[in-house]
Amino acid sequence: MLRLAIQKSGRLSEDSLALIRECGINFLSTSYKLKTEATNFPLEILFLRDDDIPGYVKDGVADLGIVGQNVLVEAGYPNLEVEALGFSKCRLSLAVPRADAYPSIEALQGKNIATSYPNILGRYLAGQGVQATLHTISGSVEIAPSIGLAEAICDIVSSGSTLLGNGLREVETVFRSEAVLIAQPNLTAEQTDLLEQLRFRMQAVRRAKR
Ligand code: PRT
Ligand code: ZN
Repeated sequence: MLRLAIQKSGRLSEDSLALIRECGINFLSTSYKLKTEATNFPLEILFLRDDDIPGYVKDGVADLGIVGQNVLVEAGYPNLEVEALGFSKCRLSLAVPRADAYPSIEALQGKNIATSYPNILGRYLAGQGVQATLHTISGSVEIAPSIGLAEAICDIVSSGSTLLGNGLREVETVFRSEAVLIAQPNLTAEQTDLLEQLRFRMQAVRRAKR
């Protein structure tokens, strides 16, 4: 038996469930439940907040998970990744007010930057030799410059319309992300075999879509 953790409700939920179904795995209705069992594969599905998924899999409470690389890497467990899934693609980007001059990344030296991704951003800035003060906030990061909290932000972008709507301009791509399958490090031999079956089916689903 494998326990797979997926996001309960959010941007990853629908595609995660669709992928499991496309792998030929059937399960009963998922609404209002915390977990459900597949009817034709030894799989139990747990519904969690995405931020909790890396930790649960790291600790073996769940054997597998589907989560964005942004959340996985920020949590500090990049090695749990076993398969890139090709959906929920987005990027983590730095943005500044549209009217501000931005000749290069050195423009951020000594500035305040609001983000929900202090670990990924901190490493990126260190690699660029830029020292800035990071303000970690968990939501509505894009309003930080307009309320005077920070001169720049670093947040998830997909279409770019949220930045535009807040008068901000994307200036650097810090990290590219997509949904990934993750696995706990201590699977039994039987569980490893089931995981390989799942990965094989997931790869076939992706190939069929190309
Ligand atoms: O409740 P829970 O904690 O489970 O969910 P959540 O609110 O933390 O996450 P959710 O559902 O918003 O996102 C889940 C994952 O989807 C993220 O971790 C990313 O891997 C991925 N993803 C893909 C995105 C986006 N695209 C995205 N556009 N996550 C967030 N956004 C937000 C972004 O934060 C910004 O506010 O959408 C806005 C920007 O979108 P554009 O299109 O205007 O650029
Ligand atoms: Zn979350």
